[in-house]
Amino acid sequence: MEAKMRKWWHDKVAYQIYPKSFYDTNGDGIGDLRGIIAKLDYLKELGIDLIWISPIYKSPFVDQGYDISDYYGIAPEFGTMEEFEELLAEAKKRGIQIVMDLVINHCSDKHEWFQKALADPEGEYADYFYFREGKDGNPPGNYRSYFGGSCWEPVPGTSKYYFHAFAKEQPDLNWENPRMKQDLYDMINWWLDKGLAGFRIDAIINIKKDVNFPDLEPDGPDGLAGYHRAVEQTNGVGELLEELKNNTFAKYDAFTVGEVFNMHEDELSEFIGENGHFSTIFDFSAHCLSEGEHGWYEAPAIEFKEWRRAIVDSQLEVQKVGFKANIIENHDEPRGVSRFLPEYARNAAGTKMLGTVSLLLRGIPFLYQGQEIGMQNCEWNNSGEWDDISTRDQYQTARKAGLTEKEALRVCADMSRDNARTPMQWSSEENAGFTSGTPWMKVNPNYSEINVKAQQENEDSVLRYYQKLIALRKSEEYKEVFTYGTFAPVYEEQESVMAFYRISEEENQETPKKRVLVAANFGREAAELPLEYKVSKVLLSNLPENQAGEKLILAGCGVMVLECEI
Ligand code: TEU
Ligand code: CA
Repeated sequence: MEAKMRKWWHDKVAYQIYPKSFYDTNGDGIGDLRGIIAKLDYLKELGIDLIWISPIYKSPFVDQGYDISDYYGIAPEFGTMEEFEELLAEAKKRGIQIVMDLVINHCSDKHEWFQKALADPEGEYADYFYFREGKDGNPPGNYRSYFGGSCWEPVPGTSKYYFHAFAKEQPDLNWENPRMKQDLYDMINWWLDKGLAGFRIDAIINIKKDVNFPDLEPDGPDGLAGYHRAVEQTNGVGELLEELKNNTFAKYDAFTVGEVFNMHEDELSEFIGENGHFSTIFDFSAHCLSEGEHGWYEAPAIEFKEWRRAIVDSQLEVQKVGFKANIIENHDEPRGVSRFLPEYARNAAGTKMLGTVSLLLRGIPFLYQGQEIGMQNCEWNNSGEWDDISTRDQYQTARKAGLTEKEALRVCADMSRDNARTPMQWSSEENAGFTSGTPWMKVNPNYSEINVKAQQENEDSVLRYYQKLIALRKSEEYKEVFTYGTFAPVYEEQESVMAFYRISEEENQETPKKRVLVAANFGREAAELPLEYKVSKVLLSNLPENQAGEKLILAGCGVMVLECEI
């Protein structure tokens, strides 16, 4: 690793805030910037270095802020620009940096550019988007948007249509237009000048289009073909990404984490190599295991061994070129405890085990709000409880495919993005202490059991454990091995064990060579394993029954982090 350049962000631990559901300070039921400021000490104590905030720009909130109507303005629901600047300054005092969400594949249909385009469909701003003539009164092409229905929406009063990969209220921006690109670069630099650490970059692979939009073989009863299939077949996104980087991020040494699905696998080093398009991209390899062919109703359950294989393969591949950002969950995914752990492990021990494995992988850990207290999927009683545009579409898709109401409810309850969007559980007080008003979204009824306050008062809690885990990862003594150490899987022949070594390579005075074993038993029964190396120190253990002596004994849902002789 010494040969490769070290970057300032390599050893950081990040935390994603979904602002609408984090903490409300003015009683309107919506989390706000003051709420984030109020919880900075909490995040500091947890050990967080970087905060990624989901979009806080002005927005009609059709897709909860991922539809931006003004890139230069803070949504009044969240606060003001002065409050944002205060947040930056207060975070900085605590050694915490802020990463904003950058949504530049599309904007809102209420954005000035789109409004101007509608007003003059032959004019300059129409070319900020993809306006195309229909074909014989039909849309220009047959792609299905990510949120259901055609990617093409009529431009009122014309025979034209505009393209949207997501909702019709999220028109895609035309990345073939140099003026549009320059406007985005200016906006990005304007934010970076405020002192941001960087950006999480939304849905970015979608910016490169085959502008002929050739029809594809339909893949569903609606006669449409999923737009992601077109993305997979398109080449040339790299040129756009390099240009974007060189005009913006590179000038500031900013940290960037791309949300990239459907990348051509052989392009990994171009994306995250030493001079990659991004600092890092999220590792979704485990999450993709539950992708259903035609929707959530076909989503397969995740088997432990498949999950382990996906993570191990990804780690081995990625370490050859760079770092990925490791997540258990985010605002688009169900809660990891409910998804990746078998039912018997959905408790404090299992939650700590899953957290240990994820945070000690090689890469940049991103925690999602509530993960550190082990928040779980919500109970959903009827489809009316969902706010999320994608969940509502998936529910309809499931019904159209013949599932009963009850079956469709079950499927979407397991996969809904709203599982991650219920308010943060701060205490056992009303509304989980999230708001004194009426929360914008249902509070998970389990808040009386799972909440920050109760866990702060319990030394054995998931929260206290996460604090220790992050402190270990960042400690002077082990930072080197957990940041740069090689990942090497072990005990792969064991049915229910996920285990790996982290081995620091270089040997010098400051950073002596180390070998750390992380071993987790996802089984219900205890597991006994022979030790390959003598254990010199127990760094972490989640259950008193775990033992590391001649042999390694892991209780059911047991995890240990052990320094071994080299
Ligand atoms: O997500 C992009 C993306 O591909 C998701 O739509 C994903 O396929 C989906 O969540 C699965 O249900 C990003 C944001 O993270 C997401 O919240 C936005 O809705 C989307 O972009 C559009 O901006
Ligand atoms: Ca509020």
